[in-house]
Amino acid sequence: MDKIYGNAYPEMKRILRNLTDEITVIRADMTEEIGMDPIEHIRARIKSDESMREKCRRKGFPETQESATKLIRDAIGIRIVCAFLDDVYTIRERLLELPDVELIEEKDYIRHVKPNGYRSFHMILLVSGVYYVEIQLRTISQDTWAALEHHMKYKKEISGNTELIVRELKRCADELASTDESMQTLRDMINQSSRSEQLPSGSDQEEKD
Ligand code: 0O2
Repeated sequence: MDKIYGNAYPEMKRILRNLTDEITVIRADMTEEIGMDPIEHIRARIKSDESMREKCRRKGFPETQESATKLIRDAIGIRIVCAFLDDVYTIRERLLELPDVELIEEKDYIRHVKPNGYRSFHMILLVSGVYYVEIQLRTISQDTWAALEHHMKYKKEISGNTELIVRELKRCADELASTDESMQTLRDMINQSSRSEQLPSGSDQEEKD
């Protein structure tokens, strides 16, 4: 499974484990601060030998440890699926505060949606100055859509109706995005109203000022 990574594999596993532990701490801190768990689920993986080799071939790189760990930067990957849009950006900020983590690149496919409708926030981090880690942050709706779209891509028998399917998938992505925004607004309204309920009487004016 780990052949292409050679002797780097144990260290890659350690990096993945440590970062996952740090995300667990971020999650617990945020749960305490906002009163709810911001993360629906986390998926952490080291790309399999087979799919890393396939990616090397696709990119025209030799199938070596160097290609797998330096030229390709998603051998170590963590996907963090959040309930709400705001949490995606809060977790991004917390990740940047971690020691030993350097931000190499970010792609905000939530604000800059891919033409097919794909939405997600991607970060490439360099951990301990040596290993790249790809973090994908997205909402539950965005994750559901990406899973379906990924599945469709590998259904080679889809040959008719392709245009319609692509158009409909894009429409679903946009509808889900609009629901995400509404859910975020609802959460903000609920938080706002529970905060004003907690204010002592007469403090309304202070809030407005
Ligand atoms: P897998 O099997 O999910 O890991 P590159 O990583 O170099 O191929 P790029 O453009 O630098 O490509 O990376 P980008 O755009 O940040 O996307 C990389 C990963 O994001 C993909 O990894 C997917 O996981 C996910 N992704 C990007 N675009 C789409 C999309 O349109 N639909 C879906 N479902 N997922 C997407 P891999 O290696 O392709 O696949």
